Amino acid sequence: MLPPGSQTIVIMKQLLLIFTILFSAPALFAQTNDIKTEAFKVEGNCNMCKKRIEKAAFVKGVKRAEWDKESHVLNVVYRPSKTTATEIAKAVAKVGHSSEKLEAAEADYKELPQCCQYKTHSCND
Ligand SMILES: [Cu+2]
Repeated sequence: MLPPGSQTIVIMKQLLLIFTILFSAPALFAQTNDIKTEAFKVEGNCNMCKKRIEKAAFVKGVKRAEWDKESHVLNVVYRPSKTTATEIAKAVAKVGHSSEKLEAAEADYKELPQCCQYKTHSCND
């Protein structure tokens, strides 16, 4: 026989364990669920464009942004609770780069260095 009182302790420990699991599981689930990867095409030419696009795409909530010069595909990893792909596309358009999601305003496009003006130029580097 266990000494009196120790059984209560065992039950309390088990309850504590159950509560810990119950309360931490949704938190863990929410965290792993709050991450999204998306890829969309962004127009651009060179490594300068790459830097500009990736910097712009790094809005609040973005964990990773990578633009491929060859395929013109921008890969973003972000928290859907903090931002959206549309928000990222907006930020990218603001620095002059059109994407399949959003056309950049002509005035923003004209701000690009000449070689980066992808509609009429191409730079080789
Ligand atoms: Cu460029």
